[in-house]
Amino acid sequence: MTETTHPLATIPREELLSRAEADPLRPRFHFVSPAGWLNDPNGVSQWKGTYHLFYQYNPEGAFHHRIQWGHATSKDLVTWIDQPVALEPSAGPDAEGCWSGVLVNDGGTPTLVYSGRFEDQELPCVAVGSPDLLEWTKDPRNPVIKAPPAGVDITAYRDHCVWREGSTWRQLVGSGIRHRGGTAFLYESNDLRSWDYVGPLVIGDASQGDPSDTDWTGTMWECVDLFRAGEGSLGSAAAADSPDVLVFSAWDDGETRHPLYWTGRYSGDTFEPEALHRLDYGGRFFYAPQSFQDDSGRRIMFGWMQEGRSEAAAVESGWSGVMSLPRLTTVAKDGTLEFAPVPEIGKLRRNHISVPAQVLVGAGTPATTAVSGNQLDLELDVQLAPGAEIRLGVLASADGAEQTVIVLSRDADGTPTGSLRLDRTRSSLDSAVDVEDKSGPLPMTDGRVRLRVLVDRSAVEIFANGKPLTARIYPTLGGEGVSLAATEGSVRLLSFDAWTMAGVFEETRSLLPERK
Ligand code: DQQ
Repeated sequence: MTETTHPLATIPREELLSRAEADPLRPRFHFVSPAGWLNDPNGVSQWKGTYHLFYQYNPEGAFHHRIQWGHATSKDLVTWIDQPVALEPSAGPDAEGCWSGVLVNDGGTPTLVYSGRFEDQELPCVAVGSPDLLEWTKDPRNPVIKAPPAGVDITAYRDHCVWREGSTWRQLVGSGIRHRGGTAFLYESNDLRSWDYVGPLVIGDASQGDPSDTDWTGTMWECVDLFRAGEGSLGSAAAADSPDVLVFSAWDDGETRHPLYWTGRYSGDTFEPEALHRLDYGGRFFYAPQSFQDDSGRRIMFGWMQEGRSEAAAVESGWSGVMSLPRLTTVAKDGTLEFAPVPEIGKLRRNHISVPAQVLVGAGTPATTAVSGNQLDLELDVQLAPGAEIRLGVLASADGAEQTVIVLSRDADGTPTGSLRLDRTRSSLDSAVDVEDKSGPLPMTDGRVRLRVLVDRSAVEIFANGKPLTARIYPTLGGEGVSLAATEGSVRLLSFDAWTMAGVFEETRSLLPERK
């Protein structure tokens, strides 16, 4: 048995894979690590046609410790090939972990910029890759930035967004200024090794709003991601419908709160925010998102779907953390972002069922769906009358004791908004799991809602008129029922298509994969 010292490393390594594989709650068409722990997406990119997904990984067990960079590649964003671990802690500035970062193309050389952790603090480090991106060499000059900006009292300092503007590299490092709010420090460099500090790009105000609010900006910004949404690139002239977007994950004193984004304009050395938005109504269940532009110009985002069960339960199961499906990120007419799973995911659809169009009336007879399963893709088009509410139940047990419910409602006054809510109060008989209500405003014109729901055992991703709500659920009874009913007013069901989804990992995986 491998010698381990961490107190949570209670499951022998050779048992982790079989435990993870045997867990009925483990997703089958989302990317998950071979076993052990997974958190943030890192270095998401397309390189010479191949998609690369790196991720925060601990193969020692399902807990966050001595983090490495796991790596998987894909030709289609749907099926993934495990590749060897890309970065592993070693004596020096990343001895305690290789934390989050990005991949950039340095004149043809794949280069990672990541946070090396040592003596409980993180500093920027660089590693260069072989042409196939499978072998990585750390730069002897690491850490390439020796300390956070002098004279600023910071709450934390880590994670990177790096881009090229003309002949210069620019970098953001996520941070927070004590007693003020989250921030992203801006740096400049000609060679990715020697960096000049420019200043804070923008500073949040943690005294604004209630810290319990779902859009509180926190005391530190993790995983900052700045990009031009729509046409153009950062720093170039911009059309009004192509906002610059600063995504960050609001953090506070060790607590991963939720992803948010500012729309606004990046110009010179600052970002002028216009409006703050919630990125995903599931909050912490879509955390630390990172995006990239693929070869066809699409902006694609991944996020970490963290666990909603206890650490002890995860450790026992042998695995923790799910990567979201890749999300196509576009600009809606109102200037906010909208999201949809990339169309490639449709390749996994099997056994199409179409539920007949019909009118559902509050407290009337529920629709008979004949749809069931725990790996599902559901696509609905509904029209809600003012004041109407419709409930889509999934993963329902035959006895009705467990069920997860997606609720769409339209305001009674007929305004162009309603709400999207995920009711998890009856998702699980296990009283220890997170069942907090998740909800957010749902823009709609004339009550029309296009709803997409992807259920993958314990992972649920919901998109309603482009607004995402991501969460984890832990049913104990193995229920697979799907139901649809109007609970208030009248709802016209225009279409309802359902598919079961094929799994993406058929072969036995290895904790420490070999090169393929
Ligand atoms: N996870 C990484 C950090 C980052 C955090 C450590 C966000 O770099 O700030 O695993 O989930």
